[in-house]
Amino acid sequence: MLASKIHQEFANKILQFIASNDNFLISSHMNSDGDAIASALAIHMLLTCLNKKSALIFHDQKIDKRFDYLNGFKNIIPYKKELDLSEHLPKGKIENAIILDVPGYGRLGDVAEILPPKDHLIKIDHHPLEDEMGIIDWVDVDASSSTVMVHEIIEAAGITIDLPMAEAIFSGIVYDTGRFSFSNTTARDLYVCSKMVVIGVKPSDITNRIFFENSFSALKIIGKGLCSLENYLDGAVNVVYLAHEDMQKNNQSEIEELANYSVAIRGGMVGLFIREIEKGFHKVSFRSHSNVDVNKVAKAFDGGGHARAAGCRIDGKKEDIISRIIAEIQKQM
Ligand SMILES: [Mn+2]
Repeated sequence: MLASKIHQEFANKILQFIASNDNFLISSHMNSDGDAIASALAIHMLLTCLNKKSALIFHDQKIDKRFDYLNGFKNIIPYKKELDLSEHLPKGKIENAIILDVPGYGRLGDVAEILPPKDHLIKIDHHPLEDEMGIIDWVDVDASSSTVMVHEIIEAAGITIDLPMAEAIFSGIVYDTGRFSFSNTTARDLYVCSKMVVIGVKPSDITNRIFFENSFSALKIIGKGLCSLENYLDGAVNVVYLAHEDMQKNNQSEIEELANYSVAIRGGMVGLFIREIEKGFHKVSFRSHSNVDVNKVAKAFDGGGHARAAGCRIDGKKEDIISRIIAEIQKQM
């Protein structure tokens, strides 16, 4: 139900590819988020069910611990040079790859170094396409998440979804839809997640773990971020800013909710959450509650994402950065 014919065609092609190959690398984007982690783990579980070997290798040296309840989380290997994969793959050799939630090579980080040839790679993603990367590139920009796409493949495989798999599917979808509050949320997400609840997923347990278990210090910093709010263009653009001093003590993932608050203001069209991750070097998250396509704005600074949520990294002073970004936003107003 609710899966279109085109989804089924892609899902079947991907299953054929899996059936006729083995020894997979599974990876996702740098600074992996809930969808990246959950979709990769769900594919890992599917491959295991299909008696295929796979190794989960991510660029990040630290994987977001909020998702450590997911089955297979501890199998994720941080990339390093001269990886020994003999524990995961026979002869330790990557022959094929499934890459998830990645629009182009630039987002893969160091994992780009270990990709098999194009005809041994498939990509599953919901961002606007940057690079065609494989023999199959299944890109569905209408999908809320890569995880909901992986669910289609699991369905097409006809396997029974167990609780660990259901938890991964629910987690990836609930994360990328902002617990069903973002504009990308569809009937398909709610339908799939309701099935996962029937299987045994406890929605409150998962949403609490992902969204409502912050450290004391992180919550204080969220307060500080909210106090920093400034508005521009008569309130159309709102900015949350945290300086370097406030960042050091905090796990970045614990304060990312500030991005959503930056646009949770009546009359606000675009929100920016800017944090100084190194002296003079900033990470920017964009949120849009309007027709402003923040993927385009982020692209102007070599970032990217989706029309309503995107990010980039920029060098410079706070005031400079804000005025450069606002000039870019104004091009669309
Ligand atoms: Mn995603």
